[in-house]
Amino acid sequence: MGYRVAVAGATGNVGREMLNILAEREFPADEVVALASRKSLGTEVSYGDKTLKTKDLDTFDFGGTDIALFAIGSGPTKEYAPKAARAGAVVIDNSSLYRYEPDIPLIVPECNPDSVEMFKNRNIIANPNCSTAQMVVALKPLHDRARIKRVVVSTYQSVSGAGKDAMDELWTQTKGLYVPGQEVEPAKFTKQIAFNVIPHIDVFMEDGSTKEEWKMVVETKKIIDPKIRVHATCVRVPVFVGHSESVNVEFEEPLDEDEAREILREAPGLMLVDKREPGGYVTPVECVGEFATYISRLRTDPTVENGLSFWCVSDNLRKGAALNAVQIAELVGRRCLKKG
Ligand code: 2RA
Repeated sequence: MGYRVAVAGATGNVGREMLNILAEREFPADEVVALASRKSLGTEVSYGDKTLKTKDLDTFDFGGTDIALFAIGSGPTKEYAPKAARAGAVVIDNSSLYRYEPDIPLIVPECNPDSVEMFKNRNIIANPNCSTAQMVVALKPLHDRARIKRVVVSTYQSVSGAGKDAMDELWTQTKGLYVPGQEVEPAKFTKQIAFNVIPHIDVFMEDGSTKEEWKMVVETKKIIDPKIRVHATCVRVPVFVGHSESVNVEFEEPLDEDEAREILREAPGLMLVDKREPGGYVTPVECVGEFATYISRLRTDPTVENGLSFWCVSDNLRKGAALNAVQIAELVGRRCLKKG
């Protein structure tokens, strides 16, 4: 007997990927329900070779639902996640709403699977921010071997992280720069993204960092180790899908490059593609639609005692969101719900 699964936000970038990945990984579901807001009622979405018509999230009865994957943003999540949880569904939420609450587990299955048991506190599990997820998959095996002291990361985040409208904006601006008569001005107080990079994702904080950068710091500490110091600079780049990150790591203990290479080669969820030759590394366009987080350009950082740097690329809609959420569903199913 399989699970009854609901996907809330089924018409958004992440919700659609959740349905795709549930089908691709043959998640043991007896029923999958696609939920969306009333304005999207009846929209057809793909679930493998099936087509589902979205149902109204507002009136949906979660009674009998085993697992509810949420990708509806923090605002609506605040209204509907507790309702689903009270009805008995295990909510796996992709928004940032619950990530930082001490009694809610924030899970990347390759990093902290044992923490999933904490879902019993409120029947809610939080999915990390996309830029955090791909980074911690690489950091965790290295931390287990040589204890990470400090991480400095610069991200190159695709526009799909900001949703479908942001993807349309990149397309429209790019077209407008090439097709006479289709020029468009960026919206007020935003910057052109076509052929440009923008060092600003989410709101600015008191200390001059952005909330996206703050998320990477706090979430890395919660998922791996609160003692790790993280400094992030998050940048939006004119790429449709696929986040890239330049990661610099300082360890408490010596870890030579060759040993680190073997650790990363063997670690779950990672694919090492690293040849010191033209094309010997992964770029965002090559990660789209893939499950893996790719590691390239691994090298020693000689400017500190125990330092390494690497390049990390992953599909932000998959490992950064939908894949990680489905992997959490697989984990909680295997360990706690025992169906399927
Ligand atoms: C972004 N990580 O890339 C944020 C939210 N998905 O915009």
